[in-house]
Amino acid sequence: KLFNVAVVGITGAVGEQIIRLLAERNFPVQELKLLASARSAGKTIRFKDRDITVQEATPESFQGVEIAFFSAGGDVSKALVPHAVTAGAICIDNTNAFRMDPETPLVVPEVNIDKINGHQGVIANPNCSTIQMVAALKPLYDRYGISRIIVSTYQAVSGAGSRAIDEMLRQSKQVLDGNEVAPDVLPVSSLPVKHQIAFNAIPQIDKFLDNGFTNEEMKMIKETKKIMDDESLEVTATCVRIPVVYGHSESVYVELKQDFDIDEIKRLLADAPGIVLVDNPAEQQYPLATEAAGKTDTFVGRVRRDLSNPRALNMWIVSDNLLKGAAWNAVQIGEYIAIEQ
Ligand code: 11C
Repeated sequence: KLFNVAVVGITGAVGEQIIRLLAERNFPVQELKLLASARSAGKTIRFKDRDITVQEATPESFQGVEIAFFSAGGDVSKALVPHAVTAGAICIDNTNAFRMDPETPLVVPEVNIDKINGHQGVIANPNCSTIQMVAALKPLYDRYGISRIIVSTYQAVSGAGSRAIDEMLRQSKQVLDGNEVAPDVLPVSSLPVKHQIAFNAIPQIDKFLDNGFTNEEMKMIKETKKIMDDESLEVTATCVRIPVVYGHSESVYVELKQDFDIDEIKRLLADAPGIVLVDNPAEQQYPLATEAAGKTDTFVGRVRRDLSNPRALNMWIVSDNLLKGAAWNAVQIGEYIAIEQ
């Protein structure tokens, strides 16, 4: 069966990757509607052998659409997803708009693809830093149980969009040339205070909440519990932006509920779907953002038993934030929907 598919937000970094993956994966597309803000309407975009004219996304855009990918920000999703659902489309939403809605499944296929059966028209794609962590932890959770996760992230600027990439590259050159930098995007474009990202590490991704955590940190905490379907899981996170273009890296401390064998842990990771174990300290082999960029897998290494707690281990998890962290996870969900119809 072929499907009428819409992609909303095609000028963004994630939207571009969704279109590329739909073509590359030979997604069963009958008609593809490319939707964006009025500013981009009229442009043409190549999809396989067709040139498709971009249309403005409006509440009326979804007549006849069966599968819709949303990646144009939370406000656009809140405004348009309900119209798409009413028109009969199954929406795969990449934004934060519906993730914590109890009716909406929050899906990472390697972890909880069974949840798509209960959808009410919307399936949410988790935050990028959450997706790669739960994909890597799932095999350990199933085998040993997990009681606590402490994660620190090293996140690429592409997570904050194309303007943040441009800013990081521009600032790097300005610093090397000995010129002043005038930060104007990071850490959060809508807030007045900005910080230099070139040659720096900024311990703020998204806005702060009253509890002292940022929104990004709270997403990691809440989404992990929802995806693992385990409210008793203790999770804490510190999210940091670093001057890398593609690929989020994470240092993760995990307490298991049972004694474990470290070689079995490595075997479980090596055999897990979507996970590649790169862990050979003798040869200085471990996951690197530069090597994960452009790939759909999640890379895991530096796997070692903790010295302070024999039931805990430490690991390093890296994945392309625009692919497994966003576009690929969404297209994977789309493929499962297509198979089920
Ligand atoms: C970042 N994780 O790296 C964010 C981007 O909720 O989908 C993704 C935001 C989201 O800045």
